[in-house]
Amino acid sequence: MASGGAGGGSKSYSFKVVLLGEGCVGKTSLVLRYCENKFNDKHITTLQASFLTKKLNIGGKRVNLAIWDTAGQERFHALGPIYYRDSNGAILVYDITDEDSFQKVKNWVKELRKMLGNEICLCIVGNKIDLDKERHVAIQEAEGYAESVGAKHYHTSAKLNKGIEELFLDLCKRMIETAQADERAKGNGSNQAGTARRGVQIVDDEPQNAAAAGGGCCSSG
Ligand SMILES: Nc1nc2c(ncn2[C@@H]2O[C@H](COP(=O)(O)OP(=O)(O)OP(=O)(O)O)[C@@H](O)[C@H]2O)c(=O)[nH]1
Ligand SMILES: [Mg+2]
Repeated sequence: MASGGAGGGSKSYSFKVVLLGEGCVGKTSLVLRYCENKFNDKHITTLQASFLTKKLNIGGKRVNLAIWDTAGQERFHALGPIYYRDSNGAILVYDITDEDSFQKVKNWVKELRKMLGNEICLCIVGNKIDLDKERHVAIQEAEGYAESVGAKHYHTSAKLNKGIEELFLDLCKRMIETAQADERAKGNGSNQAGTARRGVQIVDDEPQNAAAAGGGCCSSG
């Protein structure tokens, strides 16, 4: 396709997404399932963080996702800002069988809102719904909490590959909406470098290397 104008249809968006949450809740499993359709029954603790990419096409708009899967162990907590800084979206994961892990999500919400305000799309994810018999976090409580902090709530099973595509697709749509709103807010939109509050990278046509791009984010869900 020829390069579309700034108001044209052929754009590609680069978004950075970070996964946060207690150890063992299934962050790595969600990312591996989403990017490589793999699942491992064993828990291999993530050290510091790991990085995967995914390309999507949403209604003709190309999206390059840079996904940062962080370490849940408490000793890595202080590294959080390195990964959530400049993120367009954050996926805060808890294990539905583990109440403490839900508490930890609340702590992340507080930290992210304090550090980034509303400029990040928040997703709260109850993972391991295949273990519903052992559920220790009430659905209503979790959904109510998410709503109260302007986040969206999702249920997933990395094991059974449930809810994951929907989660990422929905998040991408929200991030696109936010980027577009930023563009409009910036006025004519003829300057692709200056589109977003915090520099969402919107590139006409040819995608560049999928380097992480910083950017502003959500005001709505
Ligand atoms: N039953 C079930 N087990 C899951 C699911 N997702 C992950 N697990 C298991 O939970 C354990 C932890 O998964 P990980 O993805 O390594 O967890 P993590 O959040 O990345 O952990 P850290 O890297 O230590 O922060 C592994 O044994 C997975 O197989 C799920 O949806 N259902
Ligand atoms: Mg991990």
